[in-house]
Amino acid sequence: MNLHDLFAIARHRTPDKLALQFRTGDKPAETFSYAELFGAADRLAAGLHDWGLQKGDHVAFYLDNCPEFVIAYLAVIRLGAVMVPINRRYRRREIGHILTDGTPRLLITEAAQLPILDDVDAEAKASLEDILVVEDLSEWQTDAAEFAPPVVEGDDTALIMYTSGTTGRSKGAMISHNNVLATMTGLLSAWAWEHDDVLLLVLPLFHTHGLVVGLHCALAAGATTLLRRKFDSTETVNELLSGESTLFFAVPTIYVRVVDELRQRSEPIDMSHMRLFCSGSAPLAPETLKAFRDLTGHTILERYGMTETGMNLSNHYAGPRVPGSVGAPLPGVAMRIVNEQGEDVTPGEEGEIWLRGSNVFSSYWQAPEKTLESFTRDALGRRWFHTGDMARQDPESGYVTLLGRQHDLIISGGFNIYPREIEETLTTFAGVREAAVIGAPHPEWGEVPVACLVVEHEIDEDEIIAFCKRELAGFKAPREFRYFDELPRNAMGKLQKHLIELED
Ligand code: MLC
Ligand code: AMP
Repeated sequence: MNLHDLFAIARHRTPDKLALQFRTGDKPAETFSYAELFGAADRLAAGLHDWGLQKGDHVAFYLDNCPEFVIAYLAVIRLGAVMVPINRRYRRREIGHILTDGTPRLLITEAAQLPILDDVDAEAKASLEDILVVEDLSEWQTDAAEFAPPVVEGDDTALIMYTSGTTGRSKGAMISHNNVLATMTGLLSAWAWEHDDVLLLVLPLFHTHGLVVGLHCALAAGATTLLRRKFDSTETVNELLSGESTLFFAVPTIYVRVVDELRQRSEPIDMSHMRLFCSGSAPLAPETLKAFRDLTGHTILERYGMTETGMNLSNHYAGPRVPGSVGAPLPGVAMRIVNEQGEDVTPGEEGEIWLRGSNVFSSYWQAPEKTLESFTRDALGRRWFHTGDMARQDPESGYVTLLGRQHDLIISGGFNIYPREIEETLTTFAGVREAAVIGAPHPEWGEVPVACLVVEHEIDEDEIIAFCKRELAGFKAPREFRYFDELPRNAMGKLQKHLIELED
């Protein structure tokens, strides 16, 4: 079974139903029925096939949310080709790394992003044979009447998503149709998706949360997606109050902003039409959950996932929804919590989460050694994926609380920030001898990067921030700089970040 086999149910059962509505700013909404959306995808698949796109080829996407993103994605996977999404906030170096490593033949983007791509080193673009600009999408489409898509199996790769760059360079997690199907089928039942659900989707489609948890489940359920180009707190709250949607998925930063916006409203807050609010990708503060419940009457359902594994754990839809907990394993997900020796801890003790299930990816693209170190085989030969997330499981309820991460990773507003990457950038700035980047708690973003520097002479902070933003996505620029005579290191010379004191 491949993803289109599942989408075919809604496509053929309810062809005239609204699949996708897209709106940005004051522009009129664009709408696509199931027949229109999949018809457009088939015509593009036929055109891409004529262009020469083959099963297994990689196609990079550097795009904000738009209908063309969805159409192009459905076309690419229809051909058994592989989407390689790139975070739209990424800049020269980050894009260059993904293009170099991911070797796409084709890149799909918008005309407005071409100058950013022009900035990327030519060698990084060596594998690219063409760029499809979505404004010209119709020129790439051909008649699909005679088009016969290739056979695509469940084990074929659908996505390569770049993540987990604890060494400074992210690696591509190869995610198969079966992996995505496993997450979708788990969520469709666990969250009781219905075909008359309407999902308000403001999360970016270049990440698992928006793409797999949001778009895929909605298409598989035969539901409607109200896709927005980006999150805007005023517009989102207006839409949530308008009564059109039943589902809303977001990262905690978005809920913090929605709470702020709701507090400013004088009109009555009636969200009785909403069936479910979910949060994930970063820890939801219990205060946010409580404030949201006080304002709307809804208890946000928190779940835990990962690019490599899709969705893993979730609070139960029918309750209880426990603040600060990510719930229990979803259907089909097996979990262990283990100590440093890889032995199961006694329930209630802290350990690392290991997972297995059809949702778990098979390997990192062209990084066999990284794949090998990310999995352990048990006595029965079953492969367990090491998440790097530390957790404790309540012995009675089975609910899990996440306690932190083993790896050096900052999660800001649901985006991953690898300190090593910023450190490498900072030390190329004139006058910076050493740099350590650590995550500081922040009420809105969850965590923000703070740079601890050893400098040779005074540096201009505005200049170094501008430098970081030229080299890297803006959200990775340090929010604060602290200066030290030296950074704490152990006898081997290894940086001891946990010994850095940030207090004034
Ligand atoms: C934007 N900015 C951020 C940021 N996003 N800073 C820190 N952290 C972030 N996440 C900065 C920009 O660089 C810019 O600064 C300023 O904020 C305003 O930019 P913006 O574009 O207007 O921001 P905004 O649209 O408000 O974005 C905030 C946001 C966005 C929360 C809507 O970050 C977002 O969409 N986050 C969701 C990420 C997500 O989907 N994660 C799922 C990963 S999947 P300046 O100074 O440069 O102008 C995963 C698995 C799982 O983790 O379990 O789901
Ligand atoms: P990514 O690599 O972008 O897929 O991010 C996955 C990581 O996000 C996980 O390994 C967790 O550390 C974190 N994460 C996801 N959901 C939650 C959650 N509900 N609470 C805390 N952390 C989360």
